[in-house]
Amino acid sequence: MTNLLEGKNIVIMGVASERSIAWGITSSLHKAGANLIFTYRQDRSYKKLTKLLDKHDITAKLIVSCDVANDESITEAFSTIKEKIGTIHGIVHSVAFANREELQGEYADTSRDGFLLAQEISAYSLVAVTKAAKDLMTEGGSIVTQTYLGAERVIPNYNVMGVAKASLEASVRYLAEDMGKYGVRVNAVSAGPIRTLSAKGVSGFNEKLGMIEEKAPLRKNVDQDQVGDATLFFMSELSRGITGEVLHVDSGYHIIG
Ligand code: NDP
Ligand code: N5H
Repeated sequence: MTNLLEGKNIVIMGVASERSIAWGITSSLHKAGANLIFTYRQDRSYKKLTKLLDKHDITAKLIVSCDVANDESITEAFSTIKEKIGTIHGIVHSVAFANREELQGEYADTSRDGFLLAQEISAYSLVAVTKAAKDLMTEGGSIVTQTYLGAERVIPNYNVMGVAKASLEASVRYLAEDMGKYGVRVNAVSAGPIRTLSAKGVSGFNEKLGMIEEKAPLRKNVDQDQVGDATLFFMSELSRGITGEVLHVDSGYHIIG
């Protein structure tokens, strides 16, 4: 797997800590020889990221700030990438957000603002980023986002985020059709529960981990490295015939009734 991404410039969005799924993806893509460009939102994430890169002896080609809630910030980030890097071959979209108080109780209580916020950060951002990256992906490539089973089924507490992920997964299909003619594939990885900053403090998370150990065919939880390697597959030519797909990396849990 060492040379799968040699010479490829790949943008990774969404490292907030060593536990981030995007950090597992960073490890996999780095081992495959990719040149990595990072985007972050909070200064705290920037500090974590630079420390992690240092600790793991990974050199970033570029690190730029990008708040996906803001069109100007997206345009600025990608024009900096265009100016400093030129052509890119891949984007890893690993960002989502919903108000914590709406990730519990009844979905029927979701506020208009909370609904729109979750959609904006967790689903529309993939569209906005694809739009901004289009003219940098002149040699074709691959876009990969992160989703969860709550898009397909009603999972307690996931609520407004489940609806945002359903919108994200539908966007993957529509974007796959648009971008296919430019040689760009668009896919999603649907990961099982992984303890990250986002998962911290949300209701019912520990129960979800237990359920996988009990019911999933592989009887164990997945980790960031497994998601990283599946994302590497989507980034590489090994998946050249696949687009518009949602691949479950969840120990097989989704097949169990
Ligand atoms: P993390 O908390 O590590 O990552 C979430 C990231 O979202 C952070 O880097 C955060 O950046 C970023 N983010 C939030 N709002 C914005 C914004 N407005 N602009 C730019 N970035 C933003 O959690 P995960 O690694 O768990 O989450 C990554 C993805 O994986 C999400 O899409 C999540 O839904 C998905 N996923 C997670 C699962 C899990 O069990 N953990 C399971 C299945 C899918 P910052 O802190 O700098 O704002
Ligand atoms: C069924 C579950 C458990 C309940 C639902 C969890 C949903 C989590 C997703 C969102 C992204 C979490 C979120 O927005 C948290 C924020 O309100 C507060 N946290 C933060 O602001 C931190 C500091 C930053 C880093 O986080 C973000 N996102 O910016 C689902 C779980 C079994 C699986 C899971 C956890 C899925 C998922 O999509 O992440």
